[in-house]
This record gives sequence, C-alpha cells and structure tokens, in this order.
Amino acid sequence: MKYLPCEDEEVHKLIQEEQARQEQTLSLIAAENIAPLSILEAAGSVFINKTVEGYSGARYHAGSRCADALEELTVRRAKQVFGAQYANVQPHSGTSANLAVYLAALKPGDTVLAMSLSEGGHLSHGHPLNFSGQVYRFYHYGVDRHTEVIDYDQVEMLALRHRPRLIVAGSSAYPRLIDWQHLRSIADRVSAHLMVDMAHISGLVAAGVIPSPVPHSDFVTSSLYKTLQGPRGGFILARQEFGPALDRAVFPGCQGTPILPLLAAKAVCFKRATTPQFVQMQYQVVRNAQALAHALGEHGLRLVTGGTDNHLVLVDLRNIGIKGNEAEAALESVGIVANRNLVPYDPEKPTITSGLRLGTPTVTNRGMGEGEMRAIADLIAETLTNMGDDAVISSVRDRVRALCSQFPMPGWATLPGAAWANLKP
Ligand code: DSN
Repeated sequence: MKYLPCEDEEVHKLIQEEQARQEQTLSLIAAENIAPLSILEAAGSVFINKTVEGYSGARYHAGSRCADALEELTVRRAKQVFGAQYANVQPHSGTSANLAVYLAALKPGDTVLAMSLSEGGHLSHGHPLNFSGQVYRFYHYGVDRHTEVIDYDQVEMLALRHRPRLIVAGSSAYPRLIDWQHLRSIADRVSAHLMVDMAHISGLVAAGVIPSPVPHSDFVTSSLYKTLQGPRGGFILARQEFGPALDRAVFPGCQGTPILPLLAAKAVCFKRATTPQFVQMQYQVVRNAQALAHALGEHGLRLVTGGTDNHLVLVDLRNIGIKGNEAEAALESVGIVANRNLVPYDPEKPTITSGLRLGTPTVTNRGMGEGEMRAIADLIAETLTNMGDDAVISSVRDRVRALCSQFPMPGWATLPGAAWANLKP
C-alpha cells in the first residue's frame, strides 16, 4: 500500500495486522473464503466515486454510461453461470437480497415457512429478533431428531396446516444436500412460492458439484463471499415473470444507489466461476470437507448427520464434554479459527452451543488437500482433548504455524509492502 500509510497510519496498521492474522492462522469458518486479488482490485476501483439509482437505461443521474455497461455485464454473467432467466445484482448483502424477495412476494403479516435457525437456517429466515420475524408470520421446520436430515414430512404437514404464501429453504449450518424437487412439490401442493437462499453453497452450485435449486425455485438469493469466492454483496435470481416486482423491491423498495465497485467485483467473480480451475477447486472443497469429517470421526468426534455432502462439517461436542464456545476459544489459541454453532435440539443457548462448525473453502483455496485435512483433524482433536495442557497447546500452535507457512495465501507474496508477514497474528 502506498497512500494509506501516509494518510492514516491507524487504519493501515489494522489492515496489516489483519493480513498477518489471516496468513498465520487456519480459517475453518464455513462462511469465509479468500477473494482473489483481481476481485480486491475491482472492489477498490474508481467506480466507488459514481452514484447511480435505478437500472441501466433508466437512471436518475447523468454520467452512467460505464455503470450501465457494468451492470448489464454483471447481470448477463450471473444469469449465465446459474442458468437463470432473471438476475438482480444490486443487493448489498445476502440478507438484503432476502429482504427484497420478501418485499416483492409478500405483504406484511403474510405466512412463511422456513428452516429454523437452531437447526441450520438463517437469521433472515424469520428469527424473532430479525426484521423478517417481526414483519411476517414465520413458522419453522427442522430436522429429524434421529437422522438429523430435513424432515420433509414435517415440512409438508406444516405447509398444509399453515398454508404459507412462501416456503424458504437454504441453510447456514446444514451439511447435507437439500431435496429441491421435494420442496417444490410441497410448495405446489399449497400454491406457495419457493425461495432458496443458497448463500453457503452457491460456489458448489455454480460449478455443478451439487444440484442447483434454480430450476425448481421461484426465487434464489445468495451472497458471494462464501464458496463463490467473490466480494461482499448479494444477488437474486428468479423466473422472468418476477423481474419487474423484484426490480422495484430492490430499488426503490429497500435500497438507494448500488455499490458499483462491488458490482465490478461481482462481475469478475461470475466470470471466474465458469473457469475449469474454479470448478476443480469446488470439487476439492467437498473432498476436503469429507476427508476432514472422516478423520474427525476417527478421533471419536460425533458429526451431525454422520458426515457431509458439501463444504461444512458440524461437530456435536457433547460426547467429549466441551461446549462450543470453549472449543472455539481453545482452537483460536492455537491458530485454528472456527465458530461455535448450535446442533439440532441443542440444550445450550446460541452464545454457548454444543457444536462447532468447520468449513473447507479457505484452506482449499490455500492449496491444501485431503492429507492436510487429516493433519488438521489431528490438530483439532489434540487441542480439544488437551485443553489446559500448555506443552501440548504450544506444540499444536507451532504445527499450525508451520502448515500456514507451507500454504501461503494465494498471490499475497506479490502484494507491495508485504510487511505483515512478520507481524504477530
Ligand atoms: N450467515 C453467516 C454464517 O453463516 O456464518 C455469515 O455469513
């Protein structure tokens, strides 16, 4: 960095420290990834200076020629990647995309059926503290207590009982495939629309590694920074007939000007998602999650649903007598960054939890494969079974640091002023 250190040393220092933290720790947060440098450049471009409102060809500010071309390109690429009839790339986040779909498809007080947060759903799927739970009447389905997979009979029973206008699917902590076709047939039975929030899995869907919800859904929403490996921000896909209502719902319904540099970065992200390298990486993300799950299981850790079909693993820690928050803190102390998570039918509250969610996008992007996943599982098990033993913890910390040095952040060595490399995380 050239200008920031002169202008604002405090912010520059924090950025350097964050770079050091990312480089010198292993992120297993399932909702994180590493944005390529091309995406950082696009997100930091001069499009930040341009204000537009509305859509290409119908703007409220002059000087929009490049912005119009950019938005058209981004929309075209989004539709192409996912085979969608309609795309809106303006939402500032995945939650903003959900808000816009609710605004387009529902009236305040309408009934919606979604997966509960405590069994793998998302805050914006009707949590009482979220706008969604306050404006609409949400009912929630969950997973079967024994198999821990979505209980489709319960979804159908609740749909028949409550006659929702919208059924919401998609999750933030569910390690298995979701049967989109089954949900579509339930939605059809009660004349509900189907919305899928694919934020966690959109990279896997783009690459064709897992089945796409797009052909079965009326609306699909997503963020871009998780498996899709893009910038912050969200997007909506839909059938063409919903386009005008969705356009109005995003602007002027719930947003003003879109963040144009992020639109530029979204365009780059969608282009990258069609490359063979991206597809290969997504297959490896799943292979790595399965290798990690298998190795954790061999250490006696209980996996929710017994394994994974996607990029994440949910560990139920109750059989080793540790709470999720304790595991999270112990792992962070050795340089393994993950998050506590509720497990199905969890007796603990969300700030404590009985579980740990682990994801493989970031470590895969660093070039790690199944062998490294087995090594990471060893390091996790050693940490969790030796909490309080300083000698073991210190040895694990050294081995995590060595693994990080062996697999540096992709492309970061080429960044100017790589001074963060010597900072303490
Ligand atoms: N939805 C949150 C998560 O899954 O961690 C943030 O992306």
